[in-house]
Amino acid sequence: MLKKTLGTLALTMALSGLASAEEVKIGFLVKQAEEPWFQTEWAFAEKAGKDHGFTVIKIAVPDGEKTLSAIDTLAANGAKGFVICPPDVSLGPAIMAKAKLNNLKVLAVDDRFVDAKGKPMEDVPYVGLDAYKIGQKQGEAMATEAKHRNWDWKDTYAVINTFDELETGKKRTDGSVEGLKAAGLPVDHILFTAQKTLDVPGAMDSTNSALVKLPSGAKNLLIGGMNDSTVLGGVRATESAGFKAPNVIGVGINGTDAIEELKKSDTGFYGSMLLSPDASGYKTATAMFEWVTKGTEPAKFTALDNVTLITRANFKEELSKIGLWK
Ligand code: FCA
Repeated sequence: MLKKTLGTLALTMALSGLASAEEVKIGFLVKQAEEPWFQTEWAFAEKAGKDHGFTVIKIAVPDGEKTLSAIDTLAANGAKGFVICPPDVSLGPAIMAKAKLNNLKVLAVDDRFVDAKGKPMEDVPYVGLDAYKIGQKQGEAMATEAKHRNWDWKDTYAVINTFDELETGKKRTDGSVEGLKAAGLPVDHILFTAQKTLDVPGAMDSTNSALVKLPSGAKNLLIGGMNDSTVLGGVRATESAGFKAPNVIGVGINGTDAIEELKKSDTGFYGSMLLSPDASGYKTATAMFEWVTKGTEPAKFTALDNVTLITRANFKEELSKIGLWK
């Protein structure tokens, strides 16, 4: 009798072991869940989960405290690892310590962790943009459209909203300025203004404080910054300051966060450099799944450089290609 009970118990344990081995869970933690970019990453991660048979636990982590408690939640729910875009890159060491304690694997996406000295944590696998190159293309796109509108560099100024706390942000705006200079915009026609927060209101504020410094001869404006929210905020500021759409060229980066704006007929927001949210969501989630199930560790750095300029002329077509326009 006892023997039989033990046998049944062993079988039950083996079966439940099998059941839990079947349900692989991974976390996907993002800093700004309100931003369409991150919602799109989540959607693609879930698609990967459906295709490959794993569960994605999505958690918004707007601050450090929420990030660390999310890692405990993941562990308590049986997750084996997580993909994360942290709210503050300097949380890197704390995130790694917490993950280690809970035996969870970590893959950083979009924003790379930095250590206590502010150096990138190159040991943590990271999937991010080839940021300088993408920035350059953004600068070139603004300059090309300015030439298309026959703007004279003499009365054209650029307002570049910066967010240097983020390596990927600094590289994007550095690249963008390079693109503008290469196209002939005089260096002293480029105004830099630092954002306090990386969102639409933060960019409205930073752009406003640059606009008041413009010389009276400034007729045409180029609005740059590290992502769509930044350029949207910048363009809103130009509208309040009285600039008309034909005198403003804003080009964002992401694409996902520009969709509603591009549906409007005419604004100073000319277009956006559409990235690959499908790669950032689907491929990172799949890489984590393979790491936890097969032990294949992702590359230390995967650079994403695929980018397409979307404007009112082609956005529906380009978004359809990656399933973002239905
Ligand atoms: C950063 C930005 C996002 C997006 C991503 C690729 O995390 O905050 O908007 O551009 O890089």
